Amino acid sequence: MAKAQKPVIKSAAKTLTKAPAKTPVKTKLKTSAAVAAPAPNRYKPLSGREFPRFSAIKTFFRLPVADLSEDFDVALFGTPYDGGVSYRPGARFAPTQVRECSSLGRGFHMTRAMSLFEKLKFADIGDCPIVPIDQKQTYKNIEKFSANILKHGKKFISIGGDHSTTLPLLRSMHKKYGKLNFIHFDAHLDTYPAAWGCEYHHGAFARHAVEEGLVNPKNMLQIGIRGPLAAIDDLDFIKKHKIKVLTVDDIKLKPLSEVLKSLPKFTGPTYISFDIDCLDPAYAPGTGTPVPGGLTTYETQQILRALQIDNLVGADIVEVSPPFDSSQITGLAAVDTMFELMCLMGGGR
Ligand SMILES: [Mn+2]
Repeated sequence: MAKAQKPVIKSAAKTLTKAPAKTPVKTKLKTSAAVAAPAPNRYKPLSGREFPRFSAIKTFFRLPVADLSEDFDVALFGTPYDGGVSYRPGARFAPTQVRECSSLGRGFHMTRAMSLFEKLKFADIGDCPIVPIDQKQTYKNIEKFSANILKHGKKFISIGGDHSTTLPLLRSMHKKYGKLNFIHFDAHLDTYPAAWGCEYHHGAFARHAVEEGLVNPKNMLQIGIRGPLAAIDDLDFIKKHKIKVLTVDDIKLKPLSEVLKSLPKFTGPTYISFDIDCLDPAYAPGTGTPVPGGLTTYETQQILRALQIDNLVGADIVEVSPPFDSSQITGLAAVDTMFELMCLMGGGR
């Protein structure tokens, strides 16, 4: 990695020694929408140097809003449903907060030496229509909405919402790709039984995904898991299905470089679901069910950069709860994760 960084810094220095580009004198003021749509590639973020980052209409990464019929590769959208939570609500407000925090997003990945928006075209397609008081209708809507994205030959990243929103996304993915490889970042196993007589809550989506045959448990990896659990039999499901788990202890008690080398390779259609509570509450306080003793943002960055996935077809970030956030710590962690996921879709390095 140090090797890869060197030329990047050098070339940046070279660029700096060149004569700085002159700021053109404009006779006519443009609106931010006009600045966001330069020909020929309009799928680029609105430049912070041209239009300040605290201004303009908030979209993911200051990208244009687009219709699915348009020519781009990856659809970014919000899934603002939090009717599946068992503790703190608020994840319905995450898409709005993540859009706002993503004003600070940038396009050049320094470690990967990759210009993301030169490699792939992204657009914000708005929010999936959900029904805040009806999970059944919401699930139908999410599945239909995401299936339509896939029908248009695009990949997607959903910003939830609570973790119950992942199941209908996996259902539409499975219809297109068959059984998926599945990488699941979380403090919790999410393989828990029904609660209050309800099967579909945010702590049960991973069990349903395996039971419905949407994901291949042999090609499934859970990262960031930690206790306490309700009881020892909470572990039965992952033992029965031989699901690979990297607990926080597995990650923290070894040199990180060793952990990164031990990650399995994922060949074929792969989906990543990133529950922000895999991070320690110090790094992500704004979440529904925080668990102390978690990963740092740096560790998840390193893991996401080390993952070898030849075809990441979809991803989501869930459980960001802005009402419990402080100074946008959690919102910014979500944006950072989103950028890593977008780069993974761009082929990583
Ligand atoms: Mn979860």
